[in-house]
Amino acid sequence: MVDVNTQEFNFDGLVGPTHNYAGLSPGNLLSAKHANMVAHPKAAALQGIAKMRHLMSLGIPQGVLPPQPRPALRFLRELGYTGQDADLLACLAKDEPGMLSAATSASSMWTANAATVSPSSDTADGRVHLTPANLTTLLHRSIEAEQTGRILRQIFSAPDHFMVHDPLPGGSALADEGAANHTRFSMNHRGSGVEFFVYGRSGLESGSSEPHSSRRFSGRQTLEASRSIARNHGLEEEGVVFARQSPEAIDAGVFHNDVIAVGNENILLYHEQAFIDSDDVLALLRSRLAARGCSEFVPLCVQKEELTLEDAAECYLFNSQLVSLPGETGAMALIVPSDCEEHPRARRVLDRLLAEKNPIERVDFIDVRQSMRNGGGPACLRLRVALTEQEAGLIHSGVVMTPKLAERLEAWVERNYRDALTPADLVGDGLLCEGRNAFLELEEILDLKIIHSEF
Ligand code: SUG
Repeated sequence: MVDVNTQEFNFDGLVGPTHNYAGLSPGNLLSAKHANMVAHPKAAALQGIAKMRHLMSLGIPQGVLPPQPRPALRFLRELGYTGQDADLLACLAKDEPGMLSAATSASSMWTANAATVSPSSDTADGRVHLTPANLTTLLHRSIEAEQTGRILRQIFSAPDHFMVHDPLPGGSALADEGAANHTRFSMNHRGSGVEFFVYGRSGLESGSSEPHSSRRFSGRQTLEASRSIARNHGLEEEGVVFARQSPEAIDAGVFHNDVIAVGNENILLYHEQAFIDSDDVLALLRSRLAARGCSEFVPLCVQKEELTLEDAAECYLFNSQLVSLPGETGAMALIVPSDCEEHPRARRVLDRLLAEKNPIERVDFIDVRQSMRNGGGPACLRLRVALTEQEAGLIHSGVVMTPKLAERLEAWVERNYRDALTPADLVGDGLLCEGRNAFLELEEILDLKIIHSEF
C-alpha cells in the first residue's frame, strides 16, 4: 500500500570531540592533503549542527546520530595493550602512533557510511531494513560497525517495523561502505522504488582477471557486498540496479560514489565518468523505474569539459544533498559545500543547473569546511531514511532534531569541545577524561545509551 505521508529523514552524524586530521584514508585526497593540520573540533561540530538547522528550516525531517566514544580503549585492549589508560596511550603514541590515530578518529561523523537503508515499501517483509556497514577497508573505520549497530537498534527498535542486520562478515571480499554507494529512486519517496548500488571492485575476481580494475587506489565497496545487502533486505530483482564505478574516477580520488553522483526521487545528478557503461546503467534505471510506475527518470549529466574528475574530488559538488522541498510542487534544493562557491567551474555548473528546466529550484551553500578537509562534504554527513508516518512515530524520539535539541547540543559542544586539536594532543589521557564527561552528558541529552564498554 502506498503511504502518502512517507518522508525522508536525514540522520546527521554529530562531529565528535576528537575530530582531527590524521591522513588515514588512502584514495581520499582531501584527507591526505590536510594530514597533521590543526583541526577545530568545536567549529566542526557547530558547523554540523548549523547544517542540521538549515535542513530543518527548509521543513525537512532531521535526525542526529551520536559520535562514538574515542579513543576506543576496548579495541586497544583487545589488541593486547595493557596498563593504566594514560600509560597505555602514551606507550602507543611512542610505539605505534598509527594505531593511536586509528583508535582516536572521529570518523563516525560521516553517517553516509554508517549503514545501507531500504524503506519498507521496497522490502519483501514490509519492514525498514538497515545494515550497518562493516567498513573493513580501513582500520579506523572498521571499529565503527559494532557501535553503529547498537545505536541503530536503540533508535529503530520496534521489531515489527524495523530490521537492523549485523554488518556483513567476510572481510575485504565483502567490504561495505554503506549508503555512500547506494541511492534510492522513487516517485515522491512513495511506493516501491529502485535501489541503485554502486561498487568499486569485485571481491572475488582479482588482479589481471579484472579489466576494470583501478590502478592508483583500490575501490572500497565490493559487488558481492552490495548483492548480499540487496538479498538480506529482501529487495526484488526488478527493483535493483548494480553499477560499477569507473576506474578513472577511483584513481582521481572518488573513493565513494557519493563524491561523483547524487540522486533523489527520479533525479540523478552525475558526472559523465562516474560509471562504467553509463548508457546501459541509465537505460536500466529508466526501465526499472518505469516498471514501478515512475515514468519520468531525469538524469542530469555533468560533462568532463565542465568539471573534471579532479575538480569533483576537490570541490565536492556531487557530495551535495539533493532534497525534496515540502509540498506537492516536486521542487528540490541542492545543499552544496561552500567550497563550490569559490570554484569557478563548479559555480558555472550550478548556475547552469539552476537555469535549466529541472526540479532543482535552489542551491544553498553550507560551510562544513572542517569535515571537508577530511574528505566529508554535506552528503557524507547524513544517512537518509525514508519512513512512513507510522514508522516515524516509532523511532526513538530523543534523536529527532528540533530547534530546542539543536540549542542543547550547541551548548554541550561549547562546554565540552576543544577549539583546536593537533596530532600531538592525542597523546596522554586528556581527551579521554574530557570525553567521558561529555559522553555521559550526551547520553542524557539524547536519552540514548552510548557508552557500552570500557571508555
Ligand atoms: O572514509 N575520511 C572519511 C571520509 C568519509 C566521507 N564519506 C562519504 N564520502 N560518504 C573516509 O575516507 C579521514 C580521517 C583522517 O584522515 O583523519 C577519513 O576517515
